[in-house]
Amino acid sequence: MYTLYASPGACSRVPMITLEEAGAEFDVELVRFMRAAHKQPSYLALNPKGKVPCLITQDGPLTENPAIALYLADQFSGLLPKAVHAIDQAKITADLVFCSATLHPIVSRMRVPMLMADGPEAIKSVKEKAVEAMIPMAKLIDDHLGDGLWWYGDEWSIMDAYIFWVWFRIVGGNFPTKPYPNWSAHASRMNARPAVKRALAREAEMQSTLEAEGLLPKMG
Ligand SMILES: N[C@@H](CCC(=O)N[C@@H](CS)C(=O)NCC(=O)O)C(=O)O
Repeated sequence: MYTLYASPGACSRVPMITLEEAGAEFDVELVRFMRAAHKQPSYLALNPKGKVPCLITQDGPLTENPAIALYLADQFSGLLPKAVHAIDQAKITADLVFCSATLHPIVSRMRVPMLMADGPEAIKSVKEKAVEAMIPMAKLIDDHLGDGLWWYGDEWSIMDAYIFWVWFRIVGGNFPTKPYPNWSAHASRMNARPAVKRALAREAEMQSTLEAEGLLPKMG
């Protein structure tokens, strides 16, 4: 039994989809960003970085998307390719870190530039630079997917959940997505998966709670 601390639309969507795909038993704890719940001592005791996701496991709390992904892939089969050689495992880790350390910071600058700069001109410039930085990354992802099904070919993996979340954030940020038909088709395939539908339904419930409480989500 796991507990995932999450917020709708945030990168906690990656483990949310992963847990659904794994068929894991889990609860979700809604983290109310607008009440700064993630900066309160009770949450910081679980994740001192004050961010989602945080996954409570039988081995204790775990943070950072790549680490959560690797841990869950160890606990359940079918979430990441099985690596025989160290170099193959290192490449899988590199893929996950590409999402968290390269793509995610660009997404944050695109979607919440006001957290990175002061004043309308500086904020506009941060967003423009982020869009510029995303263009070669989007091409890389689109080329990598090609006309294949998933990031690793025929087998679905957590990498698909990760790039799906990035796609959702850039589409919502008005990033021009037309030049990336493979990534767009990938997102449609993701939306059709029952586990993804269940994860998105959980998020919709959280979103309704926030709306009822008059709290709009804020994400990085
Ligand atoms: N490096 C972390 C990043 C986590 C992160 O930035 N989460 C965002 C949501 S997408 C968050 O909690 N933002 C709230 C804040 O920074 O105040 C990971 O990959 O898990």
